[in-house]
Amino acid sequence: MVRKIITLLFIILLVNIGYSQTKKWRDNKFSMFIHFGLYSELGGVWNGEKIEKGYSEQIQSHGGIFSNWYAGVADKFNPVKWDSDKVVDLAIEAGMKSIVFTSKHHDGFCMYDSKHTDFNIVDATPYHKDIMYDLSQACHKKGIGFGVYFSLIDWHFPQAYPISSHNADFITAEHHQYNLKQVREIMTNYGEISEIWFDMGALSPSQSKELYALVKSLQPNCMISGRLGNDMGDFCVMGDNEYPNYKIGQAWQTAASFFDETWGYRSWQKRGSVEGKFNEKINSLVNVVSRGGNYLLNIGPKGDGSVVEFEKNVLNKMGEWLHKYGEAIYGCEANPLDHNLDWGNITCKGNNLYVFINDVEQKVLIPNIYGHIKSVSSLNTGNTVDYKENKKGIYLSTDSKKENKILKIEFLNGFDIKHNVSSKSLFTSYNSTPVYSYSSMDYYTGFRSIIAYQWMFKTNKKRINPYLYYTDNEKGRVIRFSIDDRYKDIKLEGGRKLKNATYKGLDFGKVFISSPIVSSFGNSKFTDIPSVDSLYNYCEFTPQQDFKYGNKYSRKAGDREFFYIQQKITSRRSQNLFVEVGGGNGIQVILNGKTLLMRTTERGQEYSKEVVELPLKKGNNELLIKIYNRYEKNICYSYNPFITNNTYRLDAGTFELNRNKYHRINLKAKDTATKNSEIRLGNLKIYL
Ligand code: H79
Repeated sequence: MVRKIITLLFIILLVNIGYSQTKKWRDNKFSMFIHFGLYSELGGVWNGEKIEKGYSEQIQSHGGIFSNWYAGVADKFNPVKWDSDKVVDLAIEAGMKSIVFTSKHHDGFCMYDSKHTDFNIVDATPYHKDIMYDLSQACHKKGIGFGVYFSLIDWHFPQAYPISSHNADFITAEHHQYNLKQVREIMTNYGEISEIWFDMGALSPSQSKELYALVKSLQPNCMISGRLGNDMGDFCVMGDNEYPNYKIGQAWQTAASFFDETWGYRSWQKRGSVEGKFNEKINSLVNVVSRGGNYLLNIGPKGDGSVVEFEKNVLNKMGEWLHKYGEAIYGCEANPLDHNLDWGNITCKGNNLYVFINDVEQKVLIPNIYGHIKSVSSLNTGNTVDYKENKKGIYLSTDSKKENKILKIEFLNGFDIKHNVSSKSLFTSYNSTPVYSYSSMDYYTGFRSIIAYQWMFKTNKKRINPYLYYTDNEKGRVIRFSIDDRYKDIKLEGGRKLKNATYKGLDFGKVFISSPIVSSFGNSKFTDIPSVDSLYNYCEFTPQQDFKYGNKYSRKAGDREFFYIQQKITSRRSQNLFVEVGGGNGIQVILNGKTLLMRTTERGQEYSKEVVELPLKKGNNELLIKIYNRYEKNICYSYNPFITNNTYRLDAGTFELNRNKYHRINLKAKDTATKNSEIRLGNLKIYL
């Protein structure tokens, strides 16, 4: 018994450490990325020629440079102008809370004293010093976080996969061991590491797991990037220079370079005005923070170790801005609304809302937020600003004055959100407000996942007794079902089996299959598809003469290749139809332009099935199914609209309600592989 209690306390402690570390990391908001390595010496030029293809830190690959020639660059790499203290001061003045430094990029060159290769700055260059150690000391001394970037692919290690066009290579057993050894020395010799930014490669789940465990065993507080793969990081990372246009309910980050074209120094980069770049990067920071994320902005020092003047100037301006407006960034949470605003962005903290207005000539309405306002003022001047409150929300009067671009709304007692309040008693995924995350198995297999459904309803009742409707597809799943701040964990089993619906007046068109496309799974061009017409530029659709419903087909597929199955379904009335979809490493089901399901699987899972309920409207409906392959040799698929999928009604028991009139339902899954995995509960319904 005592041992049980001790174990329990230990688990609680661990969970709390994880939680507070995540919170601490999230509060950083703004950090510095540094891409510095042998490539900095080349500055995007090889043999006097500009290498315009690809990023300059990958010049070895895009410039087609032989590995012995590239390694020769080390002979002249002597960054004597590097000054760790000055770099740290620059970060601090810019308002950045930590630094992430390239310990090793894809070229395999170590910017630290690695004992496992002599291809490192101490042994292979005239500089002879451990520059990373120097920087780590400066960070620790000045009290900002020190983090490392670590490339999971390595173009110098003989037992690794050779250079590919995509950098999402498998990691051989020998290479994995080498990575483990290097990560161990980095985690051991440089004091506290705030985060490790793994990048690229396509690891097996067990490789990701092993690296994760190693880091945590040596540095329990170190945050791990989602680029570790298999959705196993502590925070999600968008694609390079990618900004989501949705809010994310988990810790996440956009890493950005000054120019999308490169991270490493590029001597011939056209830079434009400091003012223009400053505006762009501040807008990006506000965008990211208002969606709940952190912004990691990169500098690419020159080969001699000096920081590019342009980058320094922009960072200084950002620092000035943050000095003035930091209140609206640091410690703030995302826009509390579940939708974007076309006039700008919001962040919030305690009793305050911070409002960023793009164009002060516009009318500004903050919809669906209600509370007792104490004051509205300009963060720039401190002067008060007029406002009006009514049924729709809060109207702000900026008087078209530039100094009113950033406003603070202070409430007396917090604020309420009333949005999408349902007057119906049946709650479905279609009338829900989804909570999003970013799920990623590897760089190219990331997508906006749904991790919870929420609904708001209004009642004067003190308690209610909801029913859940689940189907064979969800049988055995475990959910966390909450109303207000009370929750129950419920296993979807038992209950009363309902009579199956009979479908009437359905007419199925021919099944079409598209030619393959190679792209990332989450690329919005191929995920937000209003209709099949928008795909005609990218692929051809061929009618399938004798497509067999429910048959498991198999075809050869290349890496990151996908295709669509398409069908028109005409319905004489609006009715719901269950269809079964089988697919490879990624499936997306879209009906009439709305995504009903998106999900990925681990490597090695060639085929798995899922039943999706289609809410058909009266008249013509268009069904599109995307089948995506990660790295299998074959891709399997099936489609069947003629199945039986029984529905069960389950009593969820009694819920006491808060005294408030408005209530929030939250539905999460307790049994998904990771905290970012798609919930896969789109067929579940709640009846109040
Ligand atoms: O370190 C930086 C990059 O070198 C590294 N990640 C950031 C932080 C990275 N390595 N590979 N990738 C990112 C995959 C990137 C693929 C693409 Fe592209 C970027 C495809 C299109 C843009 C690189 C540039 C390949 C073609 C152009």
